[in-house]
Amino acid sequence: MRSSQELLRSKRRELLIGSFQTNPSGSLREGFFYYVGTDCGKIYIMDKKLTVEETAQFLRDAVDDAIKEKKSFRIFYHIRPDGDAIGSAYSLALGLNLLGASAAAVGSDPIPSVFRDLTDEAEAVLRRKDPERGDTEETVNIAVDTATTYRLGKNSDEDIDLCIDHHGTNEPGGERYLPARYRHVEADASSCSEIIFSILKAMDIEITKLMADLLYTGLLTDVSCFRTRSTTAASLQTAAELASMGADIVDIARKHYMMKPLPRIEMEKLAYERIRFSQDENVAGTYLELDDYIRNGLEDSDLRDFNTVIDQVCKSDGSPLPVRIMVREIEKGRCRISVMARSFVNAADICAVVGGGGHNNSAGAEMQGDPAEVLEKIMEISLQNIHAKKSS
Ligand SMILES: [Mn+2]
Repeated sequence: MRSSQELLRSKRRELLIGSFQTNPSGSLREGFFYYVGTDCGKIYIMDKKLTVEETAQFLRDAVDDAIKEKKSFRIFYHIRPDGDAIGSAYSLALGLNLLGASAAAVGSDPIPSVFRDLTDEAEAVLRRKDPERGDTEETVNIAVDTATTYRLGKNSDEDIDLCIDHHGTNEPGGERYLPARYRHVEADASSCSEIIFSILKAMDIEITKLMADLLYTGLLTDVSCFRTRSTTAASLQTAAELASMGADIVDIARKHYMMKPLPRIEMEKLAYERIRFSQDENVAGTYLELDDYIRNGLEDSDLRDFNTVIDQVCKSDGSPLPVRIMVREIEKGRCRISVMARSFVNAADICAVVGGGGHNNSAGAEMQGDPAEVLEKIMEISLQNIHAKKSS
């Protein structure tokens, strides 16, 4: 426990933790944490949950306040940004900008080239309307698509006023959690972009073609082209509305799920050549060697959705394969394993044998060794797991 003087000197987030430790009154309720801000000694309610309507009202009020007080919005997205992080952050920044507010999408890592045409266009719009955007001292901080403080990277010290997310674990007390003054987390939304879309609509903001393209990119990439189990009727409805607002549904799908540069094709060729099946056809796997990356001038981050190479494989009679495995050698002699499983097999159980973990359908682990040998070991563990399940 720390003294109040120490607490007052420390940053807000530490004060928040301090108030966890020192609140003896029993008034600490799940989802409502109290702390004293260093800036003005105010007591903030932490982690107040908002509905879509309340979030829209919060943002409308924040825009009015920001214009009056010369504050700007910063919308933080997570490290190693994906389509959903980028689509959510930039479409929200553009929406707030349409209401006259200064807004910037802020990340910690470079934007992958496949998204840069959209983000360059968005940056140009944001800068044209507001050349000094983001440079004000006072800011309203929003985090999107990010379930932990760690995932904010170099921005993880920022106080977050509003957190908009779709990760079910991102709740006070959850295993992965991002503290914020207000939060809007919809665990059943397929993507954060889907949530941002409903908030922008509730704010009566006109969605431009660029915003529709960004949101559609976020939605489509988070549901892997409507192929994941998180795809819902609501995602398809959102997609239909975005299409009617001008989103380039064909070009975006082709760009993310058809077009591949030659070095990637070369990597896929190698992975296809190395696919091996267990004799009973219950397990299949393949691997990439470190040399493959070096020869083709690619890094692991260039291989988005690469697991599809093995995930698409089924049995010869067309029925689903219980376990699919991808092994990638990320450093000499160190391999990252992805296990995808279905029906009665649990991928997390298989990965737990070698110190990894994850979900029922998909899990991961790291192992030392030659990738071909690592694959063999994991296939063996998977077969043992299947036989144990079958005989129990
Ligand atoms: Mn997401």
